[in-house]
Amino acid sequence: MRRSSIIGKLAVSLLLVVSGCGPGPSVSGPDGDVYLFNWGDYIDPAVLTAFTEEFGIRVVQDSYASNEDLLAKLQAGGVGYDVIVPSDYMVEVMIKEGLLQELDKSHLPNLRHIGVRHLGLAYDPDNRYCVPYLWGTTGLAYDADKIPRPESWWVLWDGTYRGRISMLNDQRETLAVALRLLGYPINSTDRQELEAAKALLQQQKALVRTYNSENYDQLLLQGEVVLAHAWNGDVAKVAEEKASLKYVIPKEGGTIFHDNLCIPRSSRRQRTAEVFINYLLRPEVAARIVRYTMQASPNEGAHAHLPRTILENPAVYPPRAATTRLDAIRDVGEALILYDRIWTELKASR
Ligand code: SPD
Repeated sequence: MRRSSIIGKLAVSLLLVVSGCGPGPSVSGPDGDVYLFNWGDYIDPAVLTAFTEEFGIRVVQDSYASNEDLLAKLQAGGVGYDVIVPSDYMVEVMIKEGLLQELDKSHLPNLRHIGVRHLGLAYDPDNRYCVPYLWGTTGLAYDADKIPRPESWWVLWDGTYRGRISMLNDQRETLAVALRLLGYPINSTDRQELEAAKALLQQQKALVRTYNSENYDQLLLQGEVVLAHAWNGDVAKVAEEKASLKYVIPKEGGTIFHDNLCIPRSSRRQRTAEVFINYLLRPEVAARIVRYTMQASPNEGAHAHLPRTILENPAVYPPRAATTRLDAIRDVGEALILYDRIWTELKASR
């Protein structure tokens, strides 16, 4: 075994001892792997390797494409995951459903690096269950070599771009676009408003090449689509390869999201998961994750490790002025069934 692994294991053991949490029924000790269930391509693999080298703990990663897929997996008894990365509103849902473990903050000293404006948010007011991982916005990606800068979400209904548009394969994000354009709240629970949003998206459907959250960035890069409903980091990342790819938050506004590190109640390795989460909260590690994902970090300590080209890139860190036009997606409670039905009907319609 490498010397750094041995030192890492000793460090974890010491942490467990000094924190008064030796092996118990829900603690497997430092030897188990950590199972990370994450959005696709949402962490620098080099970070995982470095963690393993330092602590001697392997990180096994699996991915999902939407919050709803993650929820379904956990509800179906998907046990074995130790760290998951739900977005804001899904944290609310999971807390209510009893799917998350409370964090022991005495094991997360690096939480001090998170900026206060990213703590105590409405979905988890005391950060009892989760710590913010990355944050960002949902807006429009476009290829400036092919089309003029779009000002409004209505461009996604412009027949000129038939077959060259992609929409996120994400029920809350996509319904939010239509609700917003109709002047309704993006967290509406009103059946008529949601039916109207579905009808608007059905009108658009003939123009949409694909509902895609996983590799629409590659479609932009290859020129297969010229307009995409997009997450900012995905666009900032491919723009490094193709400078004509741009990101804009339309005049009607966009969504702001926080993705979070949480431990499912079903995890048997809570202490090891906390060691991993605390590692991800190290400023230099958080900065490495930003450089890889091009998604903004709530970790203010990370900023000292990031170049100005990233900190001042509006596609990565939205300017304060733009944040006034952003709304967060919230748990809609019982109306979730309505959203599920409407989304299924939209996807099935011709
Ligand atoms: N590849 C980018 C993944 C970003 C995930 N954030 C999703 C936010 C959903 N509201």
